[in-house]
Amino acid sequence: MVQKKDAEESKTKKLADPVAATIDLASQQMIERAHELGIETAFDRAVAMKPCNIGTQGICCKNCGMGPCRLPLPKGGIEGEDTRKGICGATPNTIAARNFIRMIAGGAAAHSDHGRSVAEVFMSAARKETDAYKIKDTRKLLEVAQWLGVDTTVAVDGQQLDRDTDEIAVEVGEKALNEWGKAEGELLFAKRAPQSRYELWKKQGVVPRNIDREIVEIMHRTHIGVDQDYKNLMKQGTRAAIADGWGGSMLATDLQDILFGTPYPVASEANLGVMKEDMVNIVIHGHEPVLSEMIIAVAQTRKMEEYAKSKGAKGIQLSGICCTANEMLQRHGVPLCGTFLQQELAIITGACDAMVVDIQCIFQNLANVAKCFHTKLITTHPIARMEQDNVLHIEFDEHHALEDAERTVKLAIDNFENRGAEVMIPTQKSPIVAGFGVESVEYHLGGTFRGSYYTLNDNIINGRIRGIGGVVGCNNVRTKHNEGHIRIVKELIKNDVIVLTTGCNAIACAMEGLLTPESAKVFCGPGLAEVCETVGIPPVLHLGSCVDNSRILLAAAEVVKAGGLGNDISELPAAGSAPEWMSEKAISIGHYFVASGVYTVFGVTLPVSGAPVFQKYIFEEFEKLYGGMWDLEVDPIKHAHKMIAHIDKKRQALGIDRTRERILVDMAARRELESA
Ligand code: SF4
Ligand code: MSK
Repeated sequence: MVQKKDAEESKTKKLADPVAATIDLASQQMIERAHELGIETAFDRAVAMKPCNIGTQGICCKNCGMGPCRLPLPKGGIEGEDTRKGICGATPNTIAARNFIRMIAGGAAAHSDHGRSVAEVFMSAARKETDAYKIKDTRKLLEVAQWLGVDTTVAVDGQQLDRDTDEIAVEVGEKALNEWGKAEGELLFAKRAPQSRYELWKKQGVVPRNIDREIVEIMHRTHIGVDQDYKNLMKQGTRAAIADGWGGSMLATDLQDILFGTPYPVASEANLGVMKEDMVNIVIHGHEPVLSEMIIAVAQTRKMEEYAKSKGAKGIQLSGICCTANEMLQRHGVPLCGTFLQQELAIITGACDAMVVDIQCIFQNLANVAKCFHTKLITTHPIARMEQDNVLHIEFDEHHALEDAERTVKLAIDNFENRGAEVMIPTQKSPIVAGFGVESVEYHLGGTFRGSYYTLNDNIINGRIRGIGGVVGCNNVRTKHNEGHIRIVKELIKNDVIVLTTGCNAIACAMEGLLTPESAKVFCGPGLAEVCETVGIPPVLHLGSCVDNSRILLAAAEVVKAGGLGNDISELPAAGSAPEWMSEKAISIGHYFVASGVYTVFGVTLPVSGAPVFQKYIFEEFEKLYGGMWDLEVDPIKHAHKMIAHIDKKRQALGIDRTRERILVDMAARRELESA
């Protein structure tokens, strides 16, 4: 049970102030609890370890053994020529750009390798090599087939007949897997962007060739002595980011939808209070639904329920952390246990019988926290193991996934009786409605009759909805947990900006009660409140996990397609935000938003301020190249208002800046009337 640390050490160590660390009461309670038990969390480590100032500014290079070369800004700033250089002569611009695109490579690789794993499982399912995974959404299969150039009909005796679904699935799997490493051609999904965007990418020479190549080329170009022009480096960063958003991530989302079902709105709950004292708690953490889908399938069987009862529990309570949480929520209504920064806290409840992890955003310190309790920590992915000896490894393989899942669930059930006296589950949890996708937004805001984004566009044009905010991304312990997320989102919806959310922002909004239709009346401006109340949707729409940011791209493309709001994503009254980002994936996401024409504001910090010329390039000059650009704003209210100012600028350019009463004419005609 709890192994208390040396009391003297705890007394002398500087610990996090729970109220300064997070706005969430459940998390505050658990941080206090950790202190009582002498258990250290990320919140405490952040107090003890200050970040390196030079690294924070993006101007430390360690790309060769002659460095690290650190180029701090002179006190009082740069006057005249900037003479800073590394041993090889690399300028601050080169170093910052190299570091920046290496982050894009890391993020794009993480998303895309996730996508590849899904594609491999998809291939096994299509070839019927596994009983565990099956094609669930054939409608989406046929839609995706078209984008991959797979015929869905076949000519028989001069007639076009529907092709066999199994055959289509196999070819979709092959074509999809080919997108990672094909020798010729270009990323097929690039054409899912509005035509003007695709043509702009062509003109700029950034249409990806294949997913892996763009990531590898970043590593080559950033090796010592290769690409030493920050603009040319960013061109490759842009190509790789597009390969992520419109490639690896989009394929991951699509293939997951085909295998596990396209999400439709579901009701559930969020925060640590979803764990139950009298049930076996299995918390699943990571990113790939390939794992969690199997755990759900097994945990819901009568056999496992009975087994749990035989061990004295009332049943099995599944919940999720990070993006696995979003995946399980959007398809099954499994509750959200917490955000990235609540992973250690879930174990500190003392009620976590097993934490099952796969890939990405998993703290190695989970093993140390688990050691203080009875919790079984189980890694499941061959590429993500931990060195600590209390960690179990049960490798998931699509060929025996159900057996692996059963073994895992049984371990958790068997562990229920080992719980100590230290159980303390916070009571906080909020009701939510989550699981919107491109299709369900179309259904709710377009209606089956029109089957398009017409109503959404109409409400943007008439001014009830001022614009669209895509607010996404992680938590970062360098800023108060969830404060930036919540203040920015609340400020946006107060100003009639509808919010599309994914990742840990979605979980933060869920915990705050913003994912309910009822919240519209409380938090929204009158226009957005009216739309949400009429249609019955929350003002903050949960679109899933990190890879599902591709849903935001496709929703934006649908808005362009529905008409009346310009011909490209860059013309839309829309802006992006990652208030509390921390991962390389967030940089890749931010950059594919920017490359897709979206003004994107990050909170916390960005590793570019030490190279002012490079910073100006991506903050300002990028707009001329791509219609989208980066920005940084730490203050949440100013952050939201920068987004709103951009939205208003776009409304003005479209000639829809004056609110008008609804007129029953089509949208193109309405714009003509507006500009007349
Ligand atoms: Fe220094 Fe150049 Fe080596 Fe970077 S690549 S560590 S700047 S010598
Ligand atoms: S999990 S990448 S902390 S959003 Fe996708 Fe959350 Fe960021 Fe991980």
